[in-house]
Amino acid sequence: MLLERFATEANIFVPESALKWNQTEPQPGQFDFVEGDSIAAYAARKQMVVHGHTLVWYAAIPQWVSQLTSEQEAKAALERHIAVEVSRYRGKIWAWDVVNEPIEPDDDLENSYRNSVWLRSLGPNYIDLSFRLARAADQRVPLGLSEYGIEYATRTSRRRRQALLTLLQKLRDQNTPIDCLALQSHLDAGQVLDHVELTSFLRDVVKLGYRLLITELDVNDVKIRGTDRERDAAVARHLDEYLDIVFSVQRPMSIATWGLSDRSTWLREFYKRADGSPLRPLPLDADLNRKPMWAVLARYMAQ
Ligand code: 9MR
Repeated sequence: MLLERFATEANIFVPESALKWNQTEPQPGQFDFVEGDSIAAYAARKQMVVHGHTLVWYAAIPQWVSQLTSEQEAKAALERHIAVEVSRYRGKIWAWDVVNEPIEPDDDLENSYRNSVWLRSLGPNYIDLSFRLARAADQRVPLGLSEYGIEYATRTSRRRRQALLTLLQKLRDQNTPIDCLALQSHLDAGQVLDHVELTSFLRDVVKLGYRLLITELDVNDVKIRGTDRERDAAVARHLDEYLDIVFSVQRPMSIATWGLSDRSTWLREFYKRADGSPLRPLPLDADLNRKPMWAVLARYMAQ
């Protein structure tokens, strides 16, 4: 029943894990696209597009990848993986998250790069290389870099925005074949959006020629007190404020939420409310009823 609701509620499908490295290439050169193919077939049947998540990430990698150390081996692994996966889904993917979450100021490395097997083995150029490989495998699909944690008036958000802009500028200077910035948009209704700085960051990104996408939207209500109704209203208000900022800069190419119903969300494992009740971060509640957040999304998507 939940699966059927995807097609009635949305026209974009995002595999939450099916296209990650640990699923698609668990052993070197042994590919498994069973789940990815079945999602692509479902989406095609329902006339939905599929967002490609994700090719190069520090997490969800099999052990053999996490153990890569030599530059040569890491490069060969990246070349094969990206060539095989991107060409398999050529014409079937709406846009690819080529490099996922390359920034982590808390790792205390130069330019706030995230410490990852890719950075350790190939240096920061793994990012440029990944995009070139993806472009070679599919000349048309929009290629994006995906990041989170950039929305708020906090020191961490500020550092992330700065580092990300520096990186996006550098990729432009190098003529890296990158088209878009995927704003994951894991929002937190208990924090204050940085209207001014977020707007100016997005403007700068768009000035560099990037398109925007919203790819993993949810609104955490872990800190919001009150009844379900009050919480849902706070989530909807927060989302409205956020989309107002993004749309004031550019209409995103697509908006995807990270799950459809509160029944199934990654946040429930990570955040527990003081009152013990389950989180309500998605457009449908656990009984698959549309919430105020749904109406906010519909309003912006109609723009
Ligand atoms: O929601 C995803 C969860 O089910 C997986 O176990 C996890 C590891 O693969 O990834 C989660 O999705 C993450 C996404 O891939 C990247 N941005 C943050 C998402 C939430 O952690």
